[in-house]
Amino acid sequence: MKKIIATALSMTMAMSLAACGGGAASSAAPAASSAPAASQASAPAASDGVITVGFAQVGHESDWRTASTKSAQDVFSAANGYDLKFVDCDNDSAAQLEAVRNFIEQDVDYIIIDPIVSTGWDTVLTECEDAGIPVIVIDRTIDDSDKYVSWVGSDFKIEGLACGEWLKAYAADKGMSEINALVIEGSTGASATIGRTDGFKEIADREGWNIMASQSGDFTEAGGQEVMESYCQSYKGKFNVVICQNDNEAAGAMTAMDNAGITYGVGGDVVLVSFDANKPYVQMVCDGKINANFECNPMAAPTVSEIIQDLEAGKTPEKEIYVPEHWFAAEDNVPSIDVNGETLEVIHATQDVVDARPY
Ligand code: GZL
Repeated sequence: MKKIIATALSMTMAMSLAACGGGAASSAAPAASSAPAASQASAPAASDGVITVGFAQVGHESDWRTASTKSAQDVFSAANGYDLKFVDCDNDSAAQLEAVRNFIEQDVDYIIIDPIVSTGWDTVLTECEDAGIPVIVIDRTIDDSDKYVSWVGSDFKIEGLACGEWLKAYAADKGMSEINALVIEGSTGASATIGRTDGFKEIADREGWNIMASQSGDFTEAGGQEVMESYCQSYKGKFNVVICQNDNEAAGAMTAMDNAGITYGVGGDVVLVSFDANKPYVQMVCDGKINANFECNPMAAPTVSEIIQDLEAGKTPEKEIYVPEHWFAAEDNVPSIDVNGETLEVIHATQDVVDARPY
């Protein structure tokens, strides 16, 4: 029945597009770090059909996650022709697999997954395939199966490499003779954690830096504070760099360092780096509390809507679609970095830059 509806829907859409002589309502992926309003996201052309989407979200662990969820709720709205069935899986992989199986039972039209961890997916994706329900993966990656239509997200290793290349240039400009770094990792098994860890470590190994410890703060503020408190007890006076793999961990690390009387940021004893670049944390870069922040764009939903529209129209979307991201620094002493042979701008986070941030 679903396939018949989809086909009829596609024919209807093709006829309506032909009648108005238009191409796809919108095919552009969201502009760099722009967060197109829901009305700008392409609603499915079929005005008389409602497309049911099941979304199994990681959880609610961070500001980044909140922005990701809001983007999906804005785009997959009734006004845009969708019926969104949203499940917050609360960082529980078993609950996420159960949510996907429930979507199959509910016979949704499409399933969106942001995978808490990158393995253990082939069985349930095979069940989705057998049920004829296309799966679109966003943000984190699935590394043990390719039974999904498309993935929309970030290159986490590039984020880690960019962090390392920026630190190399920053340390040279500041005359830092050695790097003794502490890393607060994200959730164990998450591809974002794996990529950022591998990328930064590749530069650290190349440059002979000392990564004194690398523990998971689970992408939460409480986790970041707990790990940083432990680090302050074990390494106070011995470290000069802290790498937090997301903004909420950086917030926790700042609290712990404040309590330990350790200074950080511009003019501080410790260089503090974060990932995600949510607006409040780009403000902290502007204010000199965080030295550099590497964006991870949470606005995948508009691109996913384009993919669904393509599928409804019988088109084949790209398998991998990367979202644009930017790097921010508190000072303008490192205007650009070379990552994998590509020169990337490092944006000096002035107040105007902060004010222009969409999320
Ligand atoms: C990365 C995303 C990560 C963010 C964290 O794409 O999955 O999970 O960096 C979030 O803030 O918790």
